[in-house]
Amino acid sequence: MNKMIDLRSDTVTKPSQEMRKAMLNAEVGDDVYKEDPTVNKLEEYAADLLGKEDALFVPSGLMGNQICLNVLTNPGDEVICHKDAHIFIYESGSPAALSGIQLFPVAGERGIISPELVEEVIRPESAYYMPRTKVIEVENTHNRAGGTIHPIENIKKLRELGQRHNLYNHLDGARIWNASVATGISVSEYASHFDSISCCLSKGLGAPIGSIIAGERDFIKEAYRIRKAWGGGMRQVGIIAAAGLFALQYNFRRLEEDHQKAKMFADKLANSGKIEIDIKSVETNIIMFRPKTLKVEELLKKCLEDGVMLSTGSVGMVRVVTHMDVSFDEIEKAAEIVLKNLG
Ligand code: TLP
Repeated sequence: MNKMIDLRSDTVTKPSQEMRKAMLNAEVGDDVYKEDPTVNKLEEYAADLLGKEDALFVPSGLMGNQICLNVLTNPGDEVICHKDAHIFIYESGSPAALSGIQLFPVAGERGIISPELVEEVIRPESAYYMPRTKVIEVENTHNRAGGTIHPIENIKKLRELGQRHNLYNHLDGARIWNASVATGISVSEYASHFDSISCCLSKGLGAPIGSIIAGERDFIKEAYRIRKAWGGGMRQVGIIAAAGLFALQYNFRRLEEDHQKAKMFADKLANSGKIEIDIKSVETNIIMFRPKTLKVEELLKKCLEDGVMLSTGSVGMVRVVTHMDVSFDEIEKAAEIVLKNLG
């Protein structure tokens, strides 16, 4: 049987032989005692790359986001985010469940929240009967909007707004690497406009597990405490951190190739007349489109039968994600199969 072409997510990437070798040879120790040299090295490397005082290795992107929100808020507080934010749609209600906070989702094209709209929903200081606004959250790139890039000028305005109202700014930078490679803006420049950042090693960078959170030293000290309290204290985890370090060192710049693959796929489909797509939104490695000829579920089923795995985006949308484990040829083949099944 032919190999499946898995375009459901960039999380499906498997560690390469070289990455596995780095894992095999990793020096390890008990990280709960801060004695794992590989974890320490990864955290130092990531803090440096992100231009922050300190960083912490956590098991997942979800835990990264939620630890950051927990440290920045108190129960009853509110976090402003986009209505399609990962923290709102895909994190199992954990802002409420883990931190007792609520989210205020606002609308915005391509995952971008306008400072004017955000300012309108910041709760007045004097309104003791309302929740306290505490954080403005940005997701860059924006998953559900189709891997779109949050413009740096808008980020700066949201930072200025946050500072004017005494709010924190948090970045869900699960795919900040993709934004950086696509724009040429360094990850440290992006991170400089936020108090906290969470970014994933296990997506396009190809590590099997793990995320990094970064911020000021005191922030990370508190985050370290919360990670332990939530059962995320890990022991000889250098074996995994080695994969993360390898991912940052060797798989960051190659993301450009994934972006080329996404453009190639989108271009092939765009002119068919069988889908609706905002071709300009294909800025990184995610493609979202609306099939015109059949239902999303039917298309996914037919493609699966033909060896192509796709996923869903927002209602009525198909999501396609390119990554290092699919070749240009496979992308071409997948696009042909999707076109055939669109009828
Ligand atoms: N996203 C996953 C699914 O949850 C949708 C995917 O396949 O894209 N922030 C953003 C922007 C993400 O896209 C994700 C994962 C996370 C956080 C959470 O990361 P993990 O899966 O490591 O908890």
